[in-house]
Amino acid sequence: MDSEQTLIVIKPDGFRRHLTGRILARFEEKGLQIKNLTSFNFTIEKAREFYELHRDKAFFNDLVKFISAGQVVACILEGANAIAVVRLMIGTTKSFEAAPGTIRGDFGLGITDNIIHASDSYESFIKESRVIFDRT
Ligand code: FUP
Repeated sequence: MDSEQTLIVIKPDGFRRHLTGRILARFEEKGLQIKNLTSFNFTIEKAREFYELHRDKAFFNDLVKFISAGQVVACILEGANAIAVVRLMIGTTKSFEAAPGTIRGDFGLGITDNIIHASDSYESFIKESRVIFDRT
């Protein structure tokens, strides 16, 4: 499998709880390369764009409010099968159900506040990277 890229965002809860270093270390230990590492605060507008796919869901406004409520850390991770590998490493959406050994499984209990986002497909990676890195 050729090298692939994906995007992760350490959410405000992960950042506030000083989990950034430990989370990034897991990806490095796995053999993924960290690129375009950045830290910023989502505006409401950018957050709405980032989560556009979920705009019709009941939790959309809470999600937008949450992700824009504090500093985040984002980067591109590169390596073989990066999209699937990183999704496995973060664990399932509901942290209280996520398997031990995954990031969500080891570090939290929340759903909206589930520590980390990772692109779930190549299409999402392209869209989300455009929002975060202002690519046109
Ligand atoms: P994931 O890809 O695992 O981040 O999960 P989803 O794409 O299903 O959900 C996107 C975001 O919405 C996640 F950050 C969690 C949040 N969410 C809620 O806040 N409430 C819900 O009921 C479901 C998801």
